[in-house]
This record gives sequence, structure tokens and C-alpha cells, in this order.
Amino acid sequence: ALHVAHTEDGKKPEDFQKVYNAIAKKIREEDDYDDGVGYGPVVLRLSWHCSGTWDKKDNSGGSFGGTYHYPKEMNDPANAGLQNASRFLEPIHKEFPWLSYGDLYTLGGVTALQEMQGPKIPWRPGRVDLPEADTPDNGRLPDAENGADYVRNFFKRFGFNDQEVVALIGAHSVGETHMENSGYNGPWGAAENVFTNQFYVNLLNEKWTRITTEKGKTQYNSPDGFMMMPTDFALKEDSNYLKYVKKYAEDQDAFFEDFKNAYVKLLENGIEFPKDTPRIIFKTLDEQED
Ligand code: DDH
Repeated sequence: ALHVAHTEDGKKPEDFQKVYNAIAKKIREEDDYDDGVGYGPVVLRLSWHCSGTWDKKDNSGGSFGGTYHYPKEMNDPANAGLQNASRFLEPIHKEFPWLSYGDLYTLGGVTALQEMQGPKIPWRPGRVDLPEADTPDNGRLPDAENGADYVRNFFKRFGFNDQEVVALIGAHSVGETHMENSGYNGPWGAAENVFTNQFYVNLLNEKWTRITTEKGKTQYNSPDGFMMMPTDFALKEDSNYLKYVKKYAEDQDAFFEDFKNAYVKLLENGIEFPKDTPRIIFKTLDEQED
């Protein structure tokens, strides 16, 4: 299927900045979610999972159709816990009913990242709601109980190379895993709502012990209270992945630049944007208050 973007009628960058601001204010206000982490990480994860169903082979799935809101996709076991993010965003959809779901979810991720002090993400509108029949089947999202070969092969479906894969998984600097959602438990680092390169620093420098969780999953724990899943740990065990882990641990600017480029691609996979669709760079709330 050809998915041509169509910016919501007559909408200008200022209109999308208003949506950004509404999401950002709600993140600020509802800051006690998940024991004080706030909604940033889970909203970021929703932007990835609504995009992470894409298959370049037939251009099915992906962020364009916003099909996450249909029960089949929402109830994918791999999406457990993301209902918190969609409940959080639903009032925004009510306030801006002209916005498509795909634009809502992806703009949510961009807002979450920037408000967590991550890189600026140039974003384009125009995703169009698709009917329920276009909802991709479950099983397209990654299973963390795997090693480097699986990760490399999984991301081939998107055409992402090793460098892009290592950069994208650095999103695990924020948020945490929850036993009731995934069978894993704990955060990757200390500052759970500030976007940094700490995922790579901790992966290299912490002392890791392999354990089995009460749900039977394998994870690596450190004395400082951090964790890694097998697909995270794999980035240290594979020599080509390790090269980029070391680079990003040493150079946060390089991580931010590479993450930005890979994440923009992730959100836009499979979408044809008309040539005159400008990428919008949103101002953070802090910048607007200065
Ligand atoms: Fe992830 N992730 N992720 N992830 N992810 C989880 C949490 C978060 C995998 C598995 C899990 C990316 C890649 C992968 C975030 C962002 C991104 C959890 C725990 C699992 C499991 C969920 C829970 O228990 O609540 C696997 C496997 C991969 C992989 O690619 C091999 C990518 C690419 C991103 C991204 O955003 C670009 C974020 C943020 C979280 C924290 C969520 C939270 O509620 O906190």
C-alpha cells in the first residue's frame, strides 16, 4: 500500500506547537505517575511501538494508520503497559479532534523526548487514520529474551543498520521495566526521566549478574540497582555493536545526533511526504518561558 501523508486541513506549524504544549504541560502536571518518573518514558515507548510494527516488504503496519488504538493491537502482549500512555493521550485527542492518531502518538514521543531534555526531533505531520481491518497482527514487536543475531535480524525488517540499532536502543536510558507488564523488573539507570547516554555507560561499567525473574525471564542486575534485558546485554557481547556502545558512552552529542536521525526514520517509515511538507522543530516549554 502507498501511504501518502496529508497534513490535517489548513493546519500550520503553530497548530502542532499547541498540541506539543498541551502534551508537555500534562507531562509536567501529572508527574507522580510510576512512582514519580512521570509519563515521558511510557509515551516515548508508545511512539516506538506504534511505529515498530512496520514491514518494509509490503508497507503494512507502522505509524501512518494509527492503528494502535484498535483492540487487536492494543492487546498485543508486547504492548502491555502502554494503555497508560494511550489513556494519558486520549484527552489531548479530545482537545484536538482534527489530529490523526498516528500524528498524536508520534508527536507524543517527540514531546516526551524533548521535555526529558533529549535531542530536538524534526517532525512532519500528515498520517491518516486507517480502518480497523488494516491493524497488523500481533507478533511484530521484539522479544527481549534474545541475543545479537535476533536483534540484527529483527531490525532488518526496517532496513536499520548496526549503528542505528545501537542508537535506538539507547532510549532505554529512560523509564524502567515492570514485572506486571513484561516479566522484567527495574530501571537501566538512575535518572529515569532525563534522556542521556547513561544506558551505554552503565552497560559498560556496572558489574552484571545474570538472574531469572519470578516470571521466568532472564535479566542482568547490578549492585547499584540497575538492570539489562538479554537484547540490551547483547549490544555488549557483539563486537560490531560494542563499537557503537563505546562511542555513545564517551560522546553524548554523537548519541543524540545518531538517535535523532534513526528515530526520525522510525517514525516516518513507509510514509510518502509531499515535497512541500516542512519538518517542524518544536520549542520546549522551558524555551517558551525564557
Ligand atoms: Fe524498549 N522495552 N525495547 N525500546 N522501551 C521496555 C521499556 C521501554 C524492548 C523491550 C522493552 C526500544 C527497543 C526495545 C523504551 C523505548 C524503546 C520494556 C519494559 C521491554 C520489555 C516494558 C515494561 O515492563 O513496562 C526490546 C526487546 C527492544 C529491542 O529493540 C530489541 C526502542 C527502539 C525504544 C525507543 O523508544 C526508540 C522505553 C522508553 C521504555 C520504558 C517504558 C516505561 O514505561 O518506563
